[in-house]
Parts: sequence; C-alpha cells; structure tokens
Amino acid sequence: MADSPAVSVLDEHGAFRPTAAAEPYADRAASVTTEQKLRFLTDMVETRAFDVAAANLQRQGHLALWVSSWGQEAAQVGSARATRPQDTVFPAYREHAVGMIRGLDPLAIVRLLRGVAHGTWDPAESGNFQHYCLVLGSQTLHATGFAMGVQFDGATATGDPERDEAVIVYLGDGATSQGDSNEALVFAASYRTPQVFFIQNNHWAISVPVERQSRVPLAQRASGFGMPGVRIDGNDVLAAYAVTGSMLDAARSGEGPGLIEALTYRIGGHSSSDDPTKYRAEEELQRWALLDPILRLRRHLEVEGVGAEVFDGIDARAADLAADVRRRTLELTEPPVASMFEHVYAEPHPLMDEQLRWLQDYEASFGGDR
Ligand SMILES: Cc1ncc(C[n+]2csc(CCOP(=O)(O)OP(=O)(O)O)c2C)c(N)n1
Ligand SMILES: [Mg+2]
Repeated sequence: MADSPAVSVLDEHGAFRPTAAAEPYADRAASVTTEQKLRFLTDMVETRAFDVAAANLQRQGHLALWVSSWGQEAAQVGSARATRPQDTVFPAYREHAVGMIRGLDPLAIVRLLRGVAHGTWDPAESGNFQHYCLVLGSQTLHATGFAMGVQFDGATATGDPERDEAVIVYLGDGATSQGDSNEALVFAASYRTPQVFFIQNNHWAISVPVERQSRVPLAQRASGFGMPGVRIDGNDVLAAYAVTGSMLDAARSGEGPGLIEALTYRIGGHSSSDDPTKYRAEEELQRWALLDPILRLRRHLEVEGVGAEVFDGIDARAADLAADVRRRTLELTEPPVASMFEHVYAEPHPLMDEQLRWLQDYEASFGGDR
C-alpha cells in the first residue's frame, strides 16, 4: 500500500525532483514563485506556532481540549492556498492552517476548544470557512449538498473562470469509513458536483491504523465512485498546491468532483486527551519527524538563495502571533450560563425554556452566591 505512487515534487531534502506521478502537475508546481513559497512557509510556521501555543494553554488548564495539526501543515497550506475567495471550505476539526488562510481569527478556534462559544463563527465573515465538525464525515454531506446548490445556482462553469465557484471538504483517513462520507461521494459523482474531497491520511484514526480502514490506497477508492483520485505526498506543500489547484480548476469549469489522498502524519496525539505511546511505535514517529514539511520547504528556499534573516523574520512574526493568541485567550471571559440554551433551536423552544428555568432555580438554591 505504501508503494502506491504518489505525486511529489520536492524530495525529502527540498530539491525540486518531480516523481513520475507528478508529471501532469510539474509545470504548475514549477511556476510557483519564491514569493509564494515564502507565503506558504509563513503560513506553515505560523500554524505550528499557534498549535504549540494552544497545546500549552490546554496543558495549563485554559482550554478544555486541543487537537493538533502538527505535521500536517503542508497538506493544509498547499490545498488552502489553491482555493479562490469565492470557494467554500468545509473542514473537519484540525484544519487550523486552512481556517487562518481563509481569514478566520485563530481565537475563534480557541474559543471553541475553551468551551466559551457554541462552536460557531460566521463563515461569511471568515472566507467561507464553515464550522468545525466533530461528527466524523458529517461535513462531507454538508459539502456535497452545498456543492449541489452551487451547481443549481449556475455559479460554476459560468464561462468566466474568475467567477466560477468550487467546494473543498477535508476529512481524515478514519472518516472515509463513515457511511456519510460514502453517501457524499456517491451523490457528488452522480450530480458531478464542483467539489474536491481532500483526505489527510495521517495514518491513524485515534488508535486505529489506516491499514485497517482500507485494503487499498484511499485514492484508489475514487474510481469506484466514478471520479479521479490522486495520491500525493502530503508533506510536500508544492504537490498539495499543484494537485488541489488542478482539481479545483476542473471542478469550477464543470468537470465534476475529484478526490485527493494526502499522505502525512499526525506527529502529536489524536487530541490532548490521547497518549499515542500506548499504540504506536516510536520508530514510526521518528521516521516521519524527519519528513517535517516545514524543514523541507525551508531547505528548498535556502537553495533558492533565501537568507537566514528572512527565516528569522518569519519565525519572529509567528512568535508574535502565538503571543497574541495567548494574551487574548487569557483575557476571555465566561459567557452567561444561560447562553448555552440559545441557538439550540432557531426559534424559542418550550423545552429550552423549561431547562433554563430549572437551571436558574438550581443556581438560586445556592443562595444567589454563584
Ligand atoms: C461519527 C463519529 N464516530 C466516532 C467519533 C469519535 N472519533 C473522533 S475522532 C476519531 C478518529 C478520526 O480519525 P480520522 O478521520 O483519521 O481523523 P484524524 O483525527 O486522524 O484527523 C473518532 C473515531 C466521532 N467523533 N464521530
Ligand atoms: Mg487520521
């Protein structure tokens, strides 16, 4: 399974060496400018800094839970940078880089995982970055339904590539086993929706290895649904950018959906509640740590002549971002307890009113001192 050919353009030392599978995408990858690559590097370094800051906040009791994106930055940044402003993005729950690139304030993610928000931000104000979905695979159905709407609205294949819209949905290797994901794929293929399914195969679904989820490479499943499937080196930001860009262009111009399997690795635990040493081998982790996506792009840029002071500047700005997130997290206040009943239903609901009254009576029973 690991031998199935993957699209890769940067080898593990950062040299531009497209694999045979990369041939259709090599020109696209080669046309990425140094300025764009520096943008990609900045995105990845900032995401890593944010991730570390948030993980520390969780350990210090300021967040209820943290889900790390460490190791998956290239897959996320490359694919997100290939989207256009008019596109709509449906994440799972660790696509922090994607959200930030689409314009989401990272504090919105912190608020969600601190438990002081209802898990929502306004996608219209956040680059059409929809809400995190913790119910595995459910976002694929939302995305396919949305993509059908885009199609029925005539917002795709308009003849004007600047206006054409597409949808991208992120899911994990484990989420491919969900019924929802398979139904979404059937409907996407059937309706030829303008949509990309982007699987981050980070090799684990909590403690279940990907080999147990599928007997064939996940990209290979696409042909059974009736759409192209491409396996990429998910730690190669240029491969992620070129392949996602090509598939999104096809979707926007009316050629229908496609599926990408990005091979990457979850360096941390599944979440801050997980201890991966209980189920995976240290050697596997060490092997993947050497394939760090940030290091690879940095080496590539060094060969292109980018000086150390540029990297230092990027690191310093990322540290500022992390410090700012930390400061703003510590300033967050608790929402009124009663607000948990808001937004459960769109309109007032008798059951919610009853539960609110019960809670108020209960709290009053402490003598009004809470
Ligand atoms: C429908 C559903 N079943 C089970 C869970 C519990 N659960 C949360 S994350 C997870 C593993 C997901 O693995 P994967 O899709 O590979 O994503 P990753 O966390 O590796 O990014 C499971 C089983 C859930 N959230 N939703
Ligand atoms: Mg996984």
